[in-house]
Amino acid sequence: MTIFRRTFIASALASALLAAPFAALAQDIKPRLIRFGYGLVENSNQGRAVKFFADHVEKASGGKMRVRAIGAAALGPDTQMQQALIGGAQEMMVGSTATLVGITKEMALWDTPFLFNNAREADAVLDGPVGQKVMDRLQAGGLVGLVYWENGFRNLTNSKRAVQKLEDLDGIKLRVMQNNVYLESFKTLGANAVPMPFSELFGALETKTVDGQENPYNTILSSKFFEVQKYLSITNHVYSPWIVTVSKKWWDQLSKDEQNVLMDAARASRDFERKDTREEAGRALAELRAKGMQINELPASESARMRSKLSAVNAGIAANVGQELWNETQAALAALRK
Ligand code: KDG
Repeated sequence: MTIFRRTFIASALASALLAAPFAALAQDIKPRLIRFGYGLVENSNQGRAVKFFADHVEKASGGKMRVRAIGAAALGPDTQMQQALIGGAQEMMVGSTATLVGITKEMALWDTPFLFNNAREADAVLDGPVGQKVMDRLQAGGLVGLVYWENGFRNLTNSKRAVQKLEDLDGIKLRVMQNNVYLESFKTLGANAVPMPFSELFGALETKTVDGQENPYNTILSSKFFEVQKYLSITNHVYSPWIVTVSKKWWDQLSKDEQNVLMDAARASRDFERKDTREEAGRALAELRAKGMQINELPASESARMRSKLSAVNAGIAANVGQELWNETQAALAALRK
């Protein structure tokens, strides 16, 4: 028997075994409905990954678990969805780790400017012991973290001027996520930092309530910020993760089989999302330039000044998340950089 036939039979057997517990129930229970909320539009890296997750869950459960993907912040901004999960009014969401610091202070670790130099380091730390430890802390707040997805390295856009040196940020009204590290970081850099939910951002840029914002290329593209932002200045000032979370109240009443289906789908969606996001990011700069954005890269000397100025927030993060976790993170990064 060829290797292909053996592999095909093995995978068909595995799918059948996974679906078996649900098949036995097929005739007598309604599908379990799961509302999965997210903030970006359907045609975005975030939206595509939620759809991938939903398809995977339906297939693996033999149709006994159905995920309703609800995008564009239709269920509210990240902070509102987080509260709905904690209260059990919504089952799942994906959003920024940065908006979770009010529930789990250790999430601030991922806000550290220039923490990761590249995606390899981010994947290794987020999917390793440190990432799991931070994720586990969510449970005390009523959430269960499943996996991290990639939002990506964040860059500056604004409607006033190209940011060629730090002084160009002076007086720029810059929207930041509702998170003290982001607020402090951009105040330190001289911007007039304005915390605001993502769901209000496009309107605020359009009406010039704020001059600029910072997000990965993927989000700048899918959220059409190029329509209301002239300048894109490449800074890669922080790697921003998303995290897929579940209501603990709801999770705890699922069967082990149901939890396994969701966990398997979450891991598969993480791998899909990172690949999709990186492929799209690779094309995004050219697409944003074609849409009329003026793109510049911060000179290395200015990037070094930015790193040095922003290192002032690191001590506060270490104190906030705990010196032991901070040291464990730095050790993990040192090992990756050997
Ligand atoms: O709901 C949108 C958020 O999940 C995410 O995009 C956060 O990067 C973010 C921002 O700028 O708010």
